[in-house]
Formats: sequence, structure tokens, C-alpha cells
Amino acid sequence: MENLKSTDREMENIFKMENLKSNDAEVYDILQKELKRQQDNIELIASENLSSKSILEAQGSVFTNKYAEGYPGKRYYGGCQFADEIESLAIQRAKKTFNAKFANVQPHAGTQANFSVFFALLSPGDTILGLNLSQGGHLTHGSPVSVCGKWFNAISYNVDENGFVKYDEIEKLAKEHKPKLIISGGSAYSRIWNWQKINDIAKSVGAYHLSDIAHYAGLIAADLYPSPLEYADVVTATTHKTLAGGRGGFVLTNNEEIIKKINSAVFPGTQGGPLMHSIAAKAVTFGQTLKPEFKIYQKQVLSNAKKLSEVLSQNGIKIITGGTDSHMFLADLRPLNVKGNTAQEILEAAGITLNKNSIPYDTQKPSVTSGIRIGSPAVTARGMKENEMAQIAQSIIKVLKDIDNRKNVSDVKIEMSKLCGAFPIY
Ligand code: DSN
Repeated sequence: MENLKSTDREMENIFKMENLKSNDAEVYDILQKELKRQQDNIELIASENLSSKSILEAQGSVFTNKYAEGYPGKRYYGGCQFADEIESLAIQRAKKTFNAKFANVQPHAGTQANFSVFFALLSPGDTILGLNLSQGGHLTHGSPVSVCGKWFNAISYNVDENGFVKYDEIEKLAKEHKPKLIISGGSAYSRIWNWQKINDIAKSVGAYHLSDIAHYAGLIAADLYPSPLEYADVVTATTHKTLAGGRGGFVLTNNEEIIKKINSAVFPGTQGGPLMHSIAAKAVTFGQTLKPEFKIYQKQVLSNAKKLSEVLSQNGIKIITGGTDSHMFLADLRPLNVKGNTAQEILEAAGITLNKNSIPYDTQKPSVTSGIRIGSPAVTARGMKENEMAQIAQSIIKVLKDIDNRKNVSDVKIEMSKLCGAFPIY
């Protein structure tokens, strides 16, 4: 026992926690490899982005250490004065960004934001109506593999053969099934949602309307995509996609009764202690959205997505809906006779990261798919513009039109690495 007794010096070392490099070289090395991967590859995953150094700083801050169950001014722990200050600031900036009366910035992610809405407004067994996951919806919009598909009677609406939301089908299904909640928004729908129309349908059957703007939030904050705030009872979103912030979710509403229910549903309903370091990063994120350069960035996100889709389409790749109104789009690879999983793999080898994605009425399994999803937020955050988008699109074509040509893959890998070198990150 005597041997296990710590000296004051050893204790000092434990709690000083030297920096990661000297304290844990194994983890440090993995982080370095991930940094290099992000630096050297073209990132086209539509739900990803690059956080600024200041956001990373806030997210890695001493707020990691703080428990603050409750809300500003009403906590279950002592020492929360600065937790209150940072959360109040994040709420105030979120409301200003989206011109919303109320905000809850505690959800750990978009899924938790959506579950808080379900917990606040629904009872088990209630009917919900959302866009089919295989047609561009999200897992939490009623997928049978998600809790929401198991605990609620989840009905799905679809897009038409050209990829556009079928509002007449929403209306028909709403009249037939009388849902308690209709969900608009999705993860792979590139066009503008008619929020008003969905709200009218919801109101005609006495349903709540939840608009999930996780993907479009940055464009909405910059007034480049319509806001649903006026037309939805409640809005959910994430901070790390087009908003270019730290990872996390949040909820907005203009309805005082609903925010009271949401607040109880987030804590203590579905979450315990809020992640105060993430909330600090959310405060920085919303601060960033309120600066004039954020609008310039979002304009470029939009132009870059359009350029990518145009060049791909001119070169024989079919773009679902024929184009995009947002930061992303789905590409149908059937004309090239290439599957989505093969495209993802071979493009990754060529230095271009994206994800395979089911296209509407896909006959391939979700692990295979006939399409890919492409998004412009991360490449735009590096400073790339239309010329670079044209180059990237041409490179995608070069690889996918001749997938057995390994030289093409290695040539493109070198070109993409050079391109990344010209637009360095961190
Ligand atoms: N699964 C995410 C996406 O990639 O869109 C959303 O949560």
C-alpha cells in the first residue's frame, strides 16, 4: 500500500494535464491524421463544414467541466453564473439570427431537437407524417428503424419522379390519417420547400407543423432561402452544417406555449446536463451568422452548388430535380452505370469525399444506392469559387466515366491535393 501513495509532485502532474501531444501521443497522432485528411481532401459531404478556430476554441473550452442542468437563472447546480451568461448570449443571438421570439440551444444534436418536439407535442401511438427517408427525409422524420417510427404511427410522403415534393400527396395523406404532427424539411432535398402550403395542410387537419431546417439554416440566416418561422409551429436545426458552427442542435418558435413545452421536453424530458462547451460554441456560431461576411459566404455556397450541378449535368450526370436551390443536390449515376457505393469509394481514393445516397425510387439497397449527394459548404469555407467547382466537377466526371482507370484516380488525387494546398485550412 505504501508504494501506491502519491507524492504531491505526482498529483500536481495528474491535474496539470500537459498538452495532448506530450500527454497522449496515440490520440494526438490520430488527431493529426484527421487534420491532414481534412486539409488534403475535397470535402463535398453536404452536412459537413469547417468550424473556425474560434469555434473550436469555445468548443474545447473550460465549459467542458461545468454541469448546469436547468436554464439560465434556474439551475440545479452552483457556480452557474457564467454558464447562465453564455447560454443567454447564445439564445439571444439565435433569436436575432432567425428573427424568432424564442430559442432553446440545449439539444445535443438535430435528432435530440426533433425528439424534444415529439416529447413536447405528442403521445406514444400518435400519427406523424414526414418525408420518406429514402426520398430525402431524415431518420427522425418517421423512419421505421428510429424510435419515432416505432413509438409513433409514422406515415411517409414522397417526391414525384422528378424529385419534387408531392404536396397533393401530403394533403391526401393528412386528410386520410389525421396526423398530430406534419414534418417538413429533409436531408437530401435540394429545392425550396413551400412551408406555407405544408402549414395550411397541417392547420386544415388540426396538426402541428415541425419544420426541420438542419440543412438550410445557414442559407435561411443569410436570407437566401425562405424562412419557415412564420409558417411552422416549431423549427429545429443544427449548428454544424450550413451554419458552419460547432456540433449541436437548437429549437426555435414564435409560440410561447410551445417554447414552455419544449424547454421541459429538452430538460428534464429528454436530456440531462446541457453541453455548456457546445453552447459556448453555439454562441460563437450565431455571432458569426450576424456578421456581414456570413451572407457573402452563403451566397458563394449557393453559387458553388449551382456550378457543381451545372458542370456535372453538362457532362452526362443526371441531377435530381434538374438543379438546386440550396447548398446541395443529388446526382443519379445510372446513366454512367456506376453505383453510389462504388462512386463514394473511388472518389475517396481520388481525394474527393462525399456520400452515397438513395435517389427517389431507387431500386438499390441503402448500402449500395444509385446516387451520390454533393454539397458545397466545406469547399466554400476554404475560399473556393466557381472555377474550382468546375475543376472538381470535371475531376468527378473523369473518375466516374472510367472507373477502372487507376491512372485517372491517381492523377485526380494529385490535382485535388494541389487544389487543397492552394486553399489551406487551419
Ligand atoms: N445524417 C445527416 C446528414 O448527413 O444529412 C443529418 O443528420
